[in-house]
Amino acid sequence: MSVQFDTLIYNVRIASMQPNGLPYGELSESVVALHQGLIAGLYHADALSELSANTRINGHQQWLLPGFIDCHTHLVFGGDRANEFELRLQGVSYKDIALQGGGIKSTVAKTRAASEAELLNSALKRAKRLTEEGVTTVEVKSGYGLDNDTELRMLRVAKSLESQLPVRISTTYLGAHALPPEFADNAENYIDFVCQTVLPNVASQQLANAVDVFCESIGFTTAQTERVFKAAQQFGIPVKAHVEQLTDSKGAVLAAKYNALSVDHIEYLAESDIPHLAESGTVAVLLPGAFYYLNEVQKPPVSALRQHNVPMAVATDLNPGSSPIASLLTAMNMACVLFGLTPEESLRGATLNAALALGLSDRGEIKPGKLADLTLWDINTPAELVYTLNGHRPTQVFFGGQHV
Ligand code: DI6
Ligand code: FE
Repeated sequence: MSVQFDTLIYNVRIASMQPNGLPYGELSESVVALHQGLIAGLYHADALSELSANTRINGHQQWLLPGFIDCHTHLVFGGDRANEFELRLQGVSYKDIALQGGGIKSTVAKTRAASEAELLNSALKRAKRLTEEGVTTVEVKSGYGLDNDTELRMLRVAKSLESQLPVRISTTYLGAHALPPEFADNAENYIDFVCQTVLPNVASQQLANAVDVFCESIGFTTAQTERVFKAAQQFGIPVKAHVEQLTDSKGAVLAAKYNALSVDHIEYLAESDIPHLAESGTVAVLLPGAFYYLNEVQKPPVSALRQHNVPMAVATDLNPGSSPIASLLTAMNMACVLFGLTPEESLRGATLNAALALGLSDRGEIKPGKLADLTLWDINTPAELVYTLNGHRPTQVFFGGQHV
């Protein structure tokens, strides 16, 4: 074995997140070889003297984890909604604020008014907070433009974060997020516009890796959701959906029928619908930040999801209304405290299962052949990252094999 690796990270404890039956997928190997942006090999300490590399990094017995993946965010938007936070504290509900023209609609007005540079500038600050915690992949949704130009602008801004930060962006077109004022009381025509005008542009400019719908009593019906899914299918773009956040609208069953990558929120998901998700390999994305901010009481059916082996992911849902949380570690802690996940499930939910929720098989675990997006942590056990809210930061981050 006379390969000259780019980098060797040695003397580390590896939480690979591989489903190898051990907590955190811990490995007995303690050396990771990186080459040309990928994980090239895993070795035991006694092999170290035979390995050659341009750079050798002593991990000093710290824990090495895959870079985190935030698989559900709305981090490109104009303005903020601090005023609505105050209203909600006075007892006005999220739903009533939305029905009175606030909520998503107020962010739409601010986002439409913002230039591409302004949107990038504010999104960059939020994305930076995520990356500081060891997040190396972020999913970003459109959905605060709702017209053709602003939706495309949001998706371009999201993608351009990649040139500013060590992060990989997965974009999602969420045209069916809310009804814009120009289509007031005409949801069917708006869905026509989404499917026939915007989506073809999104597809031809390759601006989205997935298509999402807010399927909800205050969003779009299952019939409207299905129209969007069918259109996405015609363009060969995978789908996902916000479902069962406030009511059981049977969005999850529909999403499963279209082999959705994920169903997100799912507090009101009926246990009897879970086998459909297991069948379609759809990931259940838990968003405890929105549950927390909206003071919800109905919890997602975590033990039933576990029983049916539906993979669970955890994400921030970072948005100006229901989840202004630019911290994946905080969302992971909330998933344990509020929803009863184990720290290991929470960590899997922000690595391997988050990758699944994005349809990405090249990351999320420490394994030869995967992207060399890795984080090193000065902790005693991986659980510590989730159990304490101590503002943990990785001591080192490797992005595509490069130390950043
Ligand atoms: N569900 C959410 O949690 C976000 N969008 C959605 O459909 C909230 C968006 C917002 O309040 O601005
Ligand atoms: Fe969301």
